[in-house]
Amino acid sequence: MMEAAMEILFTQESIDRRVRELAGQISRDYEGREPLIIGILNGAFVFMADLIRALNVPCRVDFVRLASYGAGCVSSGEIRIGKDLETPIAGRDVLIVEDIVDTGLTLSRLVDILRKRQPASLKVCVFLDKRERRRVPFTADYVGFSIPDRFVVGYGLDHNEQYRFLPDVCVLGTSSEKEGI
Ligand code: PRP
Ligand code: 7HP
Repeated sequence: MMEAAMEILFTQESIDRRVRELAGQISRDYEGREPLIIGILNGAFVFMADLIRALNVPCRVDFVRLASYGAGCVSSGEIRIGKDLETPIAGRDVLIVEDIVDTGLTLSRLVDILRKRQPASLKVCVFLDKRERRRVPFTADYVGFSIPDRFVVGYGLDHNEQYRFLPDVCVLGTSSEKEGI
């Protein structure tokens, strides 16, 4: 029987420190403005909740949920909007907040879709960046931490909808992997 083994990658203290740094940088960049912060459900909700409460500028919030085209377990890599925004974004300063950028497919597609709605500005803030895994070029404007190609959970990130509630970010492995079996 293989059990999940967890190794802490970022503690809640280091996450808190980094989120406050990011919020400081974003507050300076958006001084005198009121950005619309768009969270991508589900994973971004924990990071976004902490980030907006550390900002020194007013903001509004909205959420999108994305879905992949393709039947069964094989994704075509084509991404569409499942739940759309409730706020018109034309002429607004928009900041997309996401938990992780991996292949880059999700964010590059969402940015393409939202640009067509003609926001005044459009930037992206990701909590984690797994650069080695890119399949399409994508660079976020704000990055919490760059991480190696390991599967991580906690702080909103899941594996089969589990572990989102963990306050630390942990690398998920199996006990057999850890023991070298
Ligand atoms: C995860 C994550 C990003 C996406 C990143 O979402 O939250 O949205 O994968 O991957 P990419 O860069 O390879 O596109 P997931 O579909 O697991 O949904 P979730 O947010 O509900 O966990
Ligand atoms: C998506 C995702 N979700 C949770 N943990 C990771 O390491 C992930 N990469 N891409």
